[in-house]
Amino acid sequence: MTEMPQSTQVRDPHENEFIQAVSDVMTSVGPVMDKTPEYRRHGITERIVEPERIITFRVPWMDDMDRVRVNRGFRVEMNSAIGPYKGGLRFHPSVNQSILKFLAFEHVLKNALTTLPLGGGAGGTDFEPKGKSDGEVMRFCQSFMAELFRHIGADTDVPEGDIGVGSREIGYLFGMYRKLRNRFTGVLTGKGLGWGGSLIRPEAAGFGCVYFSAQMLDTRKDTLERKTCLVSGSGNVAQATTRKLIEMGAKVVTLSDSSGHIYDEQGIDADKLAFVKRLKNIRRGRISEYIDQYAHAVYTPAAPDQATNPLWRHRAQCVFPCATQNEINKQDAYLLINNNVKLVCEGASMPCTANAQDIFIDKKILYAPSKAANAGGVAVSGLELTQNSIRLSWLGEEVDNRLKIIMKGIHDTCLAAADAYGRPGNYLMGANIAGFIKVADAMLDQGLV
Ligand code: NDP
Ligand code: 2IT
Repeated sequence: MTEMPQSTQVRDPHENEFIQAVSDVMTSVGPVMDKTPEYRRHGITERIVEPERIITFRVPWMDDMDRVRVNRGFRVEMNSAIGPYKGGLRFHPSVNQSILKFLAFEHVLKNALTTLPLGGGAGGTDFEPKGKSDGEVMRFCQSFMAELFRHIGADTDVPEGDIGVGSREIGYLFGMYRKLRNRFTGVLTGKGLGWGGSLIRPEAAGFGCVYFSAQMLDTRKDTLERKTCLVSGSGNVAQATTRKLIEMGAKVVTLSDSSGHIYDEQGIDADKLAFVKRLKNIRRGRISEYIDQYAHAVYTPAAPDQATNPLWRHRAQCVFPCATQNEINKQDAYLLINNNVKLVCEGASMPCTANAQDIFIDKKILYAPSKAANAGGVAVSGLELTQNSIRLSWLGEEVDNRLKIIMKGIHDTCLAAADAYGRPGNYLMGANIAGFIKVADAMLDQGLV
């Protein structure tokens, strides 16, 4: 085990999410550091945890009542050793520097695992899009881009969506960038299909996550067919995960948002999912409205003061947390294990606490960390950039085939790295080690910068 670079805890003792993400990686890469003394000599761990640059800025905008509002914008440019900074923009009231540094740090390794030339970054703001009119969201996005445009570019830093940023927000952000720069480039991904977006990009993180889970089950001669699955969240990643699970013959019985979750014992089929997509993407409603349409389902409000999340109390063989970080804690993990869970595959970024991860690994269930399992999203963002550069749009089937190949490659790379370091079947160590080595070697090659 390699200790945390001292600088992280000394400089940023309050950055809990960032420290969690760094310690997850440092715990895995100890044997790598021992085997490759150059990494220590060249200060790789000290450098990899320090962002190359952080931009913080004021975002003033006018609400529908003509009141001036001010939010805080960020872009964390973490590491560009293997390509332009790449990662999402999160719009959520909880956003702070710690959360964005954790996301950016995750991206450095996740993007390396895709094999595409993508560095790592992340950004966002404490603006809450929920409950805002389209006009308010547009004015906010325009003000956000009025500063961000100076720092991004197709060859420097390429943002995309994350929580609270979907096709509507990417459209407003891109429109403002294009106006300010008078240039039409692949500066953002997740673009609309008619103006530079890629087929399969909206589905990529969820589809990729399900492909990864199928690969894991295959190592135990098992499949997703007829497996009961718990999915959390009801946004981009949760919807695509649910769709692909249905297509692969599994039965999804839950979805959630920050207010609570629904349990549908009969399973969420394609029609019910189409209802959820209209509810969440167009009407921007709450998941509780599912039971108005499907009265046999049960809605349970969130209970943040309770030790366990009620969603994880349901019995299922496969679990796909697709909402947010730290949504499965130690007690939730024990509940799932006691209910005989076989597989936990992370669609969201860092949804399991360190204790929960330890329990899954100790009990030898199939456990895939987010930086491997949800890398399909950023991988297809990379493919969107490729299509923009060659000024072509590939067919959906072609993009999906490439996504499958990339996810299988990540799966096999994780297993090979875990094997090479004496921890067969440990996807967490495998992902951390393989991603770290790729970035560390690039940093060594490029000198002390
Ligand atoms: P969306 O905004 O589309 O959906 C987020 C979902 O999670 C919503 O249902 C939301 O509920 C719920 N949620 C958000 N915050 C909380 C919270 N604090 N507690 C409980 N529920 C919460 O985001 P995405 O689907 O894009 O992102 C979800 C996760 O997947 C994130 O961790 C993100 O980093 C990760 N990811 C996203 C990718 C992408 O391309 N978009 C790619 C790979 C990973 P509510 O509406 O009530 O806020
Ligand atoms: O967490 C993620 O992988 C994303 N939000 C997508 C980032 C991207 O640049 O595609």
